[in-house]
Amino acid sequence: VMAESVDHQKRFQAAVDVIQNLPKSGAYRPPYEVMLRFYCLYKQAVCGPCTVSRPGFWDPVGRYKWDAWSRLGEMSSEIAMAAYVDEMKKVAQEVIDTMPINEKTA
Ligand code: ST9
Repeated sequence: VMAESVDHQKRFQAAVDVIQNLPKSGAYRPPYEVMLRFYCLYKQAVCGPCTVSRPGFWDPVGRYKWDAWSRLGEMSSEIAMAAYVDEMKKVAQEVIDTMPINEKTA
C-alpha cells in the first residue's frame, strides 16, 4: 500500500511537470473544461478540500476555478492525483487521435 501511494505521487508529479512545461500556445488548444478539470484536481491533490472563500463578481474566472475545486468535496489527495494522471492520458490520447497525419507532406 505504501509503495502504491509513492507510485501515485511520482506519476502525478511527472504529469504536473509535463503540463507546467508545455508551451502556452501550440497545436493543441485545451478547452476551458479541460483546463478546469486539471486545475481542480491539482488543487485537491496539493491543497486538499477547498476551504477558501468564493471570489466575488469581479473575478468570474476565479469563481469558475473555485466552483470546480469545491465540487470535489472531500475527495482524497490520492484519488485526485490518480484522476489527474488519468485525465492526462485521456487528453493525450485525444491529441493523438486528432493529430493531422499528413502534416509532414504539407
Ligand atoms: C501543445 C503541444 O500544443 C502539443 C500537445 C501535447 C498534448 C499533451 C497532452 C497532455 C495534456 C495537456 C493538457 C493541457 C491543459 C492544462 C491546464 C492546466 C490548468 N495543473 O503558478 P501559476 C495552478 S501545448 C493544474 O500562476 P504558471 C496553480 O495552482 C499547447 N493546475 O502559473 C494556480 O492556481 P491558483 C497548450 C496547475 O506556473 C494556476 O494554475 N498549452 C498546475 O505560469 C496558475 O499558476 C497549455 O495548455 C498544473 N500542473 O502556469 C499549457 N500548476 O492561483 C498548459 C499550477 O488558484 N500549462 N497550477 O493556486 C499552463 O497553462 C501553465 O503551465 C499552468 C501553470 C497554468 C499549468
